Amino acid sequence: MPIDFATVRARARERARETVDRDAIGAGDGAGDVDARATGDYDYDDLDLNENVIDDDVFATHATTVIPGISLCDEFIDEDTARALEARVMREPASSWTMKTRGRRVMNSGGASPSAPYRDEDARKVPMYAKTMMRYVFRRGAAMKEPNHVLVNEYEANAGVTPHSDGDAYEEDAAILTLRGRAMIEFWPSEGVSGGDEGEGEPVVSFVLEPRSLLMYRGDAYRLRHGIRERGEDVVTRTTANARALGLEVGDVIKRNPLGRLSVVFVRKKRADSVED
Ligand SMILES: O=C(O)CCC(=O)C(=O)O
Repeated sequence: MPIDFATVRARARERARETVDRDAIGAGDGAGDVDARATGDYDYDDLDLNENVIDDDVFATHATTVIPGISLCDEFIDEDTARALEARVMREPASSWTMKTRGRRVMNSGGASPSAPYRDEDARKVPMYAKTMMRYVFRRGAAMKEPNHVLVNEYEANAGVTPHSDGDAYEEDAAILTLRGRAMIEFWPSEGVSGGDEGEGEPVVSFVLEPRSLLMYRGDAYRLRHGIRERGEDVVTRTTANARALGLEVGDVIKRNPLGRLSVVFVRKKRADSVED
């Protein structure tokens, strides 16, 4: 039977914080937030970037011991910011997106192809909201250097992304912010180590990515392949590192949001002279 995720999450948090207000929990799934997203009048520029506020090391705070180099922050941004970001992303013209393939489309904020090396002029093409977010990610310690490129992924409910590693065009440091919908991301050994089985078989680690969460992977973990299965629900396994924190058990089934999923990937592209062949 599919999980009633709002209830499960509420239970987990109740255990963690006895004073929690149950009624306040369960928002953020994105399902039911359509009107708010469309009409949200949040001033996106309010995102707090004051020098004295940004004194964080979000990677270290949430680093997993399961696989060094991976860290998951459950609530990286607040609900207003998530709604505003989603609304802003969805205002980009249709021409900014790639053609939808197998239920997934991608937008490169900055215009240049994801595999092209970074050039100074790319900065001028990056919209202000993306620049603000890149700075925020860096200032909160979620990236070792300030990202300079953003990829937005939009998935239909049962779409995914085939196992891959992000390659040599970027520094070995990436962060994925989920804005709408939840899905399980799995990590497998990089090609050559696993024999390239395209992600079949048990992953080394997996995470349920919830709205507003930020997944960071860097160093050796950056070289792992990661992917999201093409299906309408995910099943918790013994490799799901954040299952316990979410009050989930092995075998629990998590239904995907019928409105699909929206994620923003922050990376730092290398310059032409530093890209390896
Ligand atoms: O949407 C996600 O969470 C994963 C995206 C991804 O793996 C990619 O864009 O390379």
